[in-house]
Amino acid sequence: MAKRALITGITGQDGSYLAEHLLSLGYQVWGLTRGQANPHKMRVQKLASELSFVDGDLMDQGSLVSAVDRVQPDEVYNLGAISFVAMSWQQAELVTEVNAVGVLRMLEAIRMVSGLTTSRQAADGQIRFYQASSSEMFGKVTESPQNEQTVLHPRSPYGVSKAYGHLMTRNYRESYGMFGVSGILFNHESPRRGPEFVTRKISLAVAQIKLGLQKELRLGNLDAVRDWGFAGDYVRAMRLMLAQDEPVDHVVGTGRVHSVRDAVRIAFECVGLNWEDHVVVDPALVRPAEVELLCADSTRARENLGWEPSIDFPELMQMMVESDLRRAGRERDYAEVLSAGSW
Ligand code: NAP
Ligand code: G4F
Repeated sequence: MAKRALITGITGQDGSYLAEHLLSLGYQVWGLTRGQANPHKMRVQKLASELSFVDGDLMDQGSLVSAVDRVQPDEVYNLGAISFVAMSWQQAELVTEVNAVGVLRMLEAIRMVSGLTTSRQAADGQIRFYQASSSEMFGKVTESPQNEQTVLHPRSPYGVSKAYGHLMTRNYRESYGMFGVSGILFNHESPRRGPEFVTRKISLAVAQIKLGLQKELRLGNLDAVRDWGFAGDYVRAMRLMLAQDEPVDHVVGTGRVHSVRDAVRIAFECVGLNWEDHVVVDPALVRPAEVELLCADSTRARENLGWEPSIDFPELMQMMVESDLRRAGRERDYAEVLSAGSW
């Protein structure tokens, strides 16, 4: 019988790639969507037409119990979050409610629907739970590269909220015998990445500048270093973690690092431009407490899951720039047709 998966965060970057991946493996997939007319829902439905939807919000315990009860999933992937780190200083309480308490609510929903108590531990056939943990939890790193044992020192309300969800998932595993795992994923990007994140902000600006639609790109800290990979590769690791015999957390990243400055240079080179002619450093975009360096030691994921990334960073930036060039070109042509009055 086909496995049933419930994905929160279905309208986000990873939700769409994971839905496509699970559907391609024969799963029945439900996406949790919030709000009475979520504008992102149609976008993901276009990508994965066999996808079903169920209403719910990580802020609302009852809605999660109803969703889990209705879908009766074999696997729950909790990808829903407010994921933009910079925003977490402005709305720390909301970020904590969604990213931290939201994880507890989903664990509780699974526990209630499964009838688990501390005296009645989960058995075979239980609902398996994946939590989207983040390398942002390592923050002010104590060692490099970072692995599953590296001390957590988050530097933002977002990082702190993710640390709570991470530890609570471990606690439900230890308290109730739940098959709950966290994937500690390093930055992963794609043409579907939100425009507020630095790689996509860069690829969108490069396309606009190349077409003469924009002049400059304002950025914050160019010295920050990240381990960037392709989102389509990372969702494979999520499923593999739930397919193991034992629930074990895994770090997922490429082990290769680049600075924001490298990212800008590579992206502008894709269209034959010099980044220094266009990039302006804006101190207002520098964060109150920066994470300077993240680099993954994914030895466990490679050995246990057989996971490997398939795309390197220059290829990823090229993919994103080309996609945004096509999009910007279409929009410009459309605007020209409209202004020529030929419609
Ligand atoms: P994303 O594109 O920002 O998507 C976030 C998703 O969360 C959206 O579908 C959003 O739905 C949903 N959401 C927000 N508030 C919610 C709420 N109250 N209840 C239910 N859903 C809610 O993020 P992503 O890049 O796909 O990342 C997926 C997950 O992995 C996140 O938890 C993120 O923190 C984590 N993560 C990401 C990375 C990365 O580099 N991408 C690395 C490590 C960890 P709406 O359409 O309703 O807003
Ligand atoms: O692209 P970013 O906003 O990603 P960040 O903060 O590393 O967080 C992403 O990865 C985490 C995993 O490590 C996820 F958990 C999280 O949800 C998210 O997906 O910023 C990357 C770096 C930062 O050091 C930032 O200060 O780029 C620097 N940066 C410099 N100028 C900028 C900008 N970031 C953004 N977003 N915008 C700028 O103008």
